[in-house]
Amino acid sequence: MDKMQWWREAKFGMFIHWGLYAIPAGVWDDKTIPGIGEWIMFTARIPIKEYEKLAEQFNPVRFNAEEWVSIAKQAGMRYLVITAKHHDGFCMFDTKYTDYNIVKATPFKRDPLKELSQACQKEGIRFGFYYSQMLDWHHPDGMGNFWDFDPAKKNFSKYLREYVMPQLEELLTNYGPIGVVWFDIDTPTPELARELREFVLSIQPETIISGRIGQNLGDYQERGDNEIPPTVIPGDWETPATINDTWGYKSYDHNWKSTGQLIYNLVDIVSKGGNYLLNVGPTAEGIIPEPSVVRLKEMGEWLWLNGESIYGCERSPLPLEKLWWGKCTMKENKIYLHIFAWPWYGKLEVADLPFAIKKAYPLLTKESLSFKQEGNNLTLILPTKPIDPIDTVIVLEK
Ligand code: JFZ
Repeated sequence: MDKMQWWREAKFGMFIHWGLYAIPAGVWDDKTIPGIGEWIMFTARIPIKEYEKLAEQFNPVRFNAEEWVSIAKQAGMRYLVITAKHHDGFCMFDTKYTDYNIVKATPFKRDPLKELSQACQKEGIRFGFYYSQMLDWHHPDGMGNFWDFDPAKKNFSKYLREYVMPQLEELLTNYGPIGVVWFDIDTPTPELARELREFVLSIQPETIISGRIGQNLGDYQERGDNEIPPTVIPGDWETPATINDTWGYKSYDHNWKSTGQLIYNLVDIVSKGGNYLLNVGPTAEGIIPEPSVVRLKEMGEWLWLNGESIYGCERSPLPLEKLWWGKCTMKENKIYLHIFAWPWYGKLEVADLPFAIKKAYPLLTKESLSFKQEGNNLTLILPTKPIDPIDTVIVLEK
């Protein structure tokens, strides 16, 4: 079976950016540091000697892997990708290749990736990890830290072969089946990217590799952060996205997208053929911020009732630019109209239908609707009020 099958059907995953950066949470030397929270070491040019002291304070005693996986599951998320090593180089897993890791360098002493991989296996959620294979602001041969190291003296291929690949072997050996390896910031040459891809697949051939391995060697295309393409995109692709404006926790980023916006984004992405990898940025105590939890729960409630129109669906068969009222997905003999802007006058015209429909009904109530189809054009008679305040799904059945 094609290893992409589960991923194509899953549509919706949880991204988790968690690390030492959750301690400063966007503030350094009493100054608020602009930009995304997990980049604070770079943005504030924090010397390694200063930044690594954060490890001594990192003791997320409220972390509960089962709770996080339950939040993902209740949200209707089918896979989970957590930062094993972000650009700051701190390893959120037990590794023998550096003591700069959560088990050896912090009072916490536990391995959250181990606990999460076990909780995911128990709950039937696919487990994956993010790994920064290019930028590493702690390792002398990793890219990006020009304030502690002389860039001219770096040996990147040595870093990749003698540090990155051995750590990937640990992650692909000690944490059970890995659904996704989410590389970040393209590997600089086709040769090194190919070597990396072949190495990963030599250990777990079923693992899916994200587009940011670079050199077009991913199993799917990764869009830009929070980037939803304007049109239907062929092939497999994913939008990584935030609920507020940062991946890593920032204490003062309260710009949370509404649940309605998040559901719209999910439907929009699926209608164009993609997956939605939606991020949470847990605090230094190990808590997923409540505004994220509330929104994910509400997304899950909508998906519980309407998931048939999302999971396993194909991209829209209708030209999206004509759908002034919403979006469209399809699965087998059903077309799902996602109506966000309800026609108050009780009628909806739908053009370019690929087949004659036998019946039309709201997904929630299943009560047949009257309609008239002339060729590919359909006129639907709708109740004057929507059934769902965010997205009412109407089924057109062949
Ligand atoms: C990267 C990271 O730098 C960032 O901290 C976060 O982890 C994000 C998910 O990934 O940021 C990127 C990388 C690549 C693009 C955009 C943001 N891109 O290619 O458009």
